[in-house]
Amino acid sequence: MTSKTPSKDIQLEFRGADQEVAVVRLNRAAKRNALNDGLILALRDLFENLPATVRAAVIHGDGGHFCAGLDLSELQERDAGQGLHHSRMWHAALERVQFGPVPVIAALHGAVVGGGLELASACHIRVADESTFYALPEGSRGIFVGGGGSVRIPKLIGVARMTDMMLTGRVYNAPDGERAGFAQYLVPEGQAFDKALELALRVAQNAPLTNYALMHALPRIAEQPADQGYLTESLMAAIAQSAPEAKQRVRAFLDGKANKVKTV
Ligand code: 1HE
Repeated sequence: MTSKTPSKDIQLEFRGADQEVAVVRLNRAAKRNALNDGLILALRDLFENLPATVRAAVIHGDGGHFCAGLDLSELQERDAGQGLHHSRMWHAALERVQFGPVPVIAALHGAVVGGGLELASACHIRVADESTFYALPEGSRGIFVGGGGSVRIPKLIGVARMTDMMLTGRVYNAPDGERAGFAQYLVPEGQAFDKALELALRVAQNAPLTNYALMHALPRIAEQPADQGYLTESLMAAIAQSAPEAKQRVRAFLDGKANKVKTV
């Protein structure tokens, strides 16, 4: 099922037996899915207004690339105040992706560069195909990351690798990118979307409170001093395990009616 979206450059569909997975497609292939202001705001609005039936989302790009980053044709002479507000607009939109209602899985191919990498790093899982490459051309364009990249990207690959990418223009190919930590899954060319959808359908089966804890509690616990983190963990664990759904799931396992843990 396709839904009306706030911009022609973004498309929203629903997949799964109960339409539980939202599929968000950047739909601006002629411009390599470069993110203009309208597209960033549409992304924010879309994640703010996902139907309550949705339990997970996939984001991917039309054409040969995931996303070429900031639409450079909109980059004008901004004064410091305008630049600040523009960057804060990106922050607000990507916050909606990271701390929105559901886990988001990015299906990556081709260019994942600049703001495209910032968008991918706001997602919870990244699946890359063999054509994927990662770069931060901001360094050579005389600008800096502004979409939360300086906070999120070092959490994936470390400060040293990000510094190198921006200083030298280094481009990571898909296998090196997976080893560096950009993506958790590497699949053959053309298969990133199918793998991401498979994972999203699985994620959508989790108890909603568990997904909530992973999206909202885990990254905050990771930022807390250990003694505070342990307490937050205990509070979250107590809330999650008190949900009726958690009790049903544990009962099902004890009754031999739930899957065992096994390797695939
Ligand atoms: C664009 C953009 C863009 C393509 N803004 N128009 N990002 C960059 O510095 C990356 C710039 N893009 C590229 O390096 C290449 O376009 C790609 C490697 C992504 C793809 O190459 P290719 O050969 O497939 O496409 P192309 O011929 O370069 O581009 C096709 C069209 O898309 C062309 O327009 P046309 O009217 O001549 O057909 C390009 O101008 C256009 N296009 N990328 C605007 N980014 C919150 S701060 C974030 C800061 C950043 O993201 S800085 C990094 C910006």
